[in-house]
Amino acid sequence: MSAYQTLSIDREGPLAVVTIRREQALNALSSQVMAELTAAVAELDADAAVRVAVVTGAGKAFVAGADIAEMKDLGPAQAQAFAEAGGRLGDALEASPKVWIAAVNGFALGGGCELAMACDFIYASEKARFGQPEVKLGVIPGFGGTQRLARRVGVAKAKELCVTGDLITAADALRIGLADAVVAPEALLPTVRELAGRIAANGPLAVAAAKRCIHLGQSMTLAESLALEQREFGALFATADQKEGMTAFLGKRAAQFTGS
Ligand code: CO8
Repeated sequence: MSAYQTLSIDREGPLAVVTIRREQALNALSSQVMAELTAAVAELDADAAVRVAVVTGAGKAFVAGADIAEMKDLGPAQAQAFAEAGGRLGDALEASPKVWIAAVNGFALGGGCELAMACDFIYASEKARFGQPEVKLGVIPGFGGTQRLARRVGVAKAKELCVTGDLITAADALRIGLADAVVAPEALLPTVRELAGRIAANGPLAVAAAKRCIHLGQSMTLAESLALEQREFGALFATADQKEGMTAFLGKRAAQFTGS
């Protein structure tokens, strides 16, 4: 039996699909959902068979935000603690050696948009709607929205979304660089599976190192981040996968990576 009450995890070879299942509240992020998602990241991080993980939502929403009913009566310290729990989940996704894809099937609002932005890729259905409507509730994004959005789409667009609270279509999200791809609803999971397959064919340690360099490099000077890349490049030459990858290329055969 699943250890999770608010989500399910389905394994399909190297792909794990994490589905948030609180359909009656449009998959709103309660503290239980946040805790279970954080536990799911740790579980999948520890599973060598999993190379790529997808987060999606059951029903018509991806995630319609943090749970407004749960937040309504919080005091400042409790609200900060709630936001910090979101911070831990975002950190876990970015630090994960796996590649995380948000498959945004519907509303990705507030904490839902923020959850998607903490993933490595955002693939959206044509039905998806994105937004940071927190100001309409008298608050601001607290799960990275003001920061990851500005890094993704630029300061001016992030300000526009965060101060108007406007919802935008998937097509507009693609145009401003918030979504990485937009496909028909029925094509969303097949497209994500195809992407996952291409990633899973590569060396796992190399994929993790590339993600780590790009992520950590964002908060370094260029000189520091280039030095990090050089160290990580060198370190991969201690792995069996590097020998296998290069031997396979020269032998004109497909590489069989083992993640070692
Ligand atoms: N929290 C709690 N319940 C919700 C939420 C939510 N975010 N969103 C929807 N629901 C509930 C509704 O209350 C409703 O419940 P009920 O059936 O019991 O009345 C049910 O889900 C269905 O919703 P609607 O009837 O409203 O469905 P519609 O199709 O008419 O509308 C919308 C869909 C437009 C998505 C609408 O539900 C909506 O505007 N939802 C709220 C969106 C929002 O403001 N999100 C931001 C929340 S604040 C936030 O995310 C802050 C994040 C920072 C902290 C994070 C730390 C983890």
